[in-house]
Amino acid sequence: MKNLLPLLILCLTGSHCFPAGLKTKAKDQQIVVDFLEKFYDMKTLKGKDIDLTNKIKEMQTFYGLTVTGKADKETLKIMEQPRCGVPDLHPFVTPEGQYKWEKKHLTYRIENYTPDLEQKDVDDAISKAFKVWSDVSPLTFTKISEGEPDIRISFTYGDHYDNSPFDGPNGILAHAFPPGPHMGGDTHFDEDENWTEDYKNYNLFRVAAHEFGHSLGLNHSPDIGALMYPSYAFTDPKEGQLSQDDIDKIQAIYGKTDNSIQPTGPTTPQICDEKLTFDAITTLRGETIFFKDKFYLRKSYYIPEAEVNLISLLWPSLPRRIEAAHEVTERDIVRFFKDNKYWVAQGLDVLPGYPKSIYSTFGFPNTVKKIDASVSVEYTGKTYFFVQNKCWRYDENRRSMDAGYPKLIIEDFPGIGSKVDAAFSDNEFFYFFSGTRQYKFEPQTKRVVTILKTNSWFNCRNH
Ligand code: 0DY
Ligand code: CA
Ligand code: ZN
Ligand code: ZN
Repeated sequence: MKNLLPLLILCLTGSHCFPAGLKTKAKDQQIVVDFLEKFYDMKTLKGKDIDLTNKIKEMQTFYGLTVTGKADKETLKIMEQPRCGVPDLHPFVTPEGQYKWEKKHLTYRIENYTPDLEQKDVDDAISKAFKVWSDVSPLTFTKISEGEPDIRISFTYGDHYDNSPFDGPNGILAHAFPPGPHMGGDTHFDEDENWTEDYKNYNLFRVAAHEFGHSLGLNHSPDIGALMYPSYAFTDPKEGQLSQDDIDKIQAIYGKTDNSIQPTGPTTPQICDEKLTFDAITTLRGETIFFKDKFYLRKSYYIPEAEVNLISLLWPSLPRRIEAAHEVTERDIVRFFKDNKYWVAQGLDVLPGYPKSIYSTFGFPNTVKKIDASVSVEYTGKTYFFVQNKCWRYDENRRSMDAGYPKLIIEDFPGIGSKVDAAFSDNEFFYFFSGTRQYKFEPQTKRVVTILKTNSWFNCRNH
């Protein structure tokens, strides 16, 4: 929470010291009120009775004092302590300034429900969102329906009296407080949003998983692939939600999971990484799109530095780890392959009725389980498919495989090796990618003209 975070840090480390050693009754009262207002979100209303006793009890419980509800010696001593520069006094902030729960078993409570979904679906989305984090850390989350939980969850709209009003549809979707007593960890969802359980805006599970990252002490991350990236992007609930960046950050606070297999997540590709390999590559209306995991790298005449982003941003219904892709320029379509299925898109629209099976359309035998790479050439109307050390040639006009195929790759494309990861063509040349190598192949002479680094298409130094 933007608004609360700086406030709390200021109180702990800034110049707002509590004066020590003032001993009159009125001064004591002031110390108590100041402390509770600052750290226990107590709102004093002039002339109105304030529930001091309960607040004091809450504070005493938190600090492990005898719960009397009165500002006794022990309590005052803690409240009086000057807090400047001693953030470790606050049990929810480590000496490094990291917000953190001091226990591993946390409870949550859903205080109200959105009418957008069935209650059961809200419960499921919330528990799955907690599971995202418990799967990679030693933390556990238990739902309670009575009593004080660590994390309270509610749906509200507009101003809901925490200094961070919601803003109507879109924009701010939700917010969460960092670990701490009282409102610490609490998560509010903007009821002015339409909450869904599919790819439509906004998927509750996805947003809740992001918010609970804040509830556990994580800040926003600049990594575009991270769940803690500041802006919403849909990711299929069946797919892993966390990137390596999220996993590293939560484990830096709470440690690794007790599971024997340590979970990992995708790392966002670095354009100039010399070890970069690709899953698939296609041209698209004059641009070139490189696929890697859940990311694409897009290069056009107008964007000399490639743009890196999530595949789901361009084609929300495509899976990650595309295995092959090619453009059939004449028909203005792009085909994407994964396992024995394929999708067809026209620009950014995936056509209805897909995915379809590769067997009926292209006539592959059942022994072909997946395509490694594919490339289509406009002026010949031929599409090549690479499957292990063989290649197939499909005729886009006759819509069938050419006779004589499959052949060994080496027969049609000598010099490119026996396994292709990704391929595309600019009609003059073919570009074959295999591991960290790229082969520029000239079809007329059937020769490899140059061997390049895979990232030669991006503006990187050193090549
Ligand atoms: N809450 O955690 C947020 O980050 C607020 C903004 C903050 C300054 C209170 C928020 O609701 N941001 C939107 C958001 O979707 C920004 C947006 O794109 N409309 N954040 C949650 C979110 C959900 C899922 C981010 C990611 C994934 N990466
Ligand atoms: Ca909103
Ligand atoms: Zn709120
Ligand atoms: Zn956020």
